[in-house]
Amino acid sequence: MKMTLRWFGKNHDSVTLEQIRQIPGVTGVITTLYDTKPGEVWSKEAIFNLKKEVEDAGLKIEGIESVNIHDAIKIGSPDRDQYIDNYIKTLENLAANNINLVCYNFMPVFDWTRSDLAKDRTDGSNVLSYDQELVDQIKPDQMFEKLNQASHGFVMPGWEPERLAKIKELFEAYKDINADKLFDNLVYFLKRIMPTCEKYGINMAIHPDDPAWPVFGLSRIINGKENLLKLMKAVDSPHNGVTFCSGSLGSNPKNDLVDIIHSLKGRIHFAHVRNIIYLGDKKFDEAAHLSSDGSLDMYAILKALHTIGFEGPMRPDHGRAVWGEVSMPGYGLYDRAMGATYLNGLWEAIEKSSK
Ligand SMILES: [Mn+2]
Repeated sequence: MKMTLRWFGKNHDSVTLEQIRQIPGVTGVITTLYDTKPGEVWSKEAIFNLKKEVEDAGLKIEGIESVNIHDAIKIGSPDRDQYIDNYIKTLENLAANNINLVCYNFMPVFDWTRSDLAKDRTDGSNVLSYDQELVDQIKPDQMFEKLNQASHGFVMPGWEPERLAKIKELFEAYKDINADKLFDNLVYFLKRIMPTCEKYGINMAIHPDDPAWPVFGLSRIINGKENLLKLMKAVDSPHNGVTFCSGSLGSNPKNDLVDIIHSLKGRIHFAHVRNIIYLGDKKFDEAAHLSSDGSLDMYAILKALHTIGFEGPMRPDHGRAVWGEVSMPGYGLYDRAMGATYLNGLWEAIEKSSK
């Protein structure tokens, strides 16, 4: 396991590579070319420059989160092949820079959804939270406005202003895309890129839908064991893999996270580990990483990853906002550093006690 932190690049992140370097046991970052738009080819040169910047700070790029998928590919519109060709070119350019892990998601319109980006907790910190009742009361464009106003001026992944401008068109474009069609479009995409992944040893790692149920009537196809395994079978290559995200899959208490990890042996290429607190049906707060701070058993999750021989990068996921830090919601330094240290401690104990 390689402990990493997500980093959005120096123009978009309040956290610096120098700070990340000082978190014990964190050896790499998961990053992206944040200024590129879905569908654009990432140039070899731009990737090289990003890589050099990270390596000059004493860290390594362990993977990309994300190379986003153009809506034409998700919708399956006639121009999708051109965007898949661009995606393949980007994969080739990443491989030319020895980067071989790509996290992506296949969620329509929104990458993730929350009803509150800064819900106050009794400990004085604040967290992202989700309450279906609140989400049901607002329209998608109002949601966009609300979240962008609460983002402290940071552009949040999946909530870029240029997407807001097109939100009505996007909903129109997805109106006939039911779960079966969306799944077929995902399989079509994966089958087209797999030869490139196999040639260069690139692992694709799909991120589960967050939260794990349909929001605003949009289809969700990667939200539990059954559909994850269906996807693994539909494109049965080790390069077609998964980003195990405890917070996303765990948002549905019916998902047995330990069982899901065991069932995906050999196909989990990347792990997001964070904790949440169940507050009711389709209602949860994010929490500190520590098991006792939330509803998930982090020891059991890490033990399962260790048992299946997981060797990829792991990162603490969203943290609380603590100690007055102002950052992109969920992506401050302090609570994620505490999370990384805690997860590293658990991992060390699991590793030593398994010998
Ligand atoms: Mn995640």
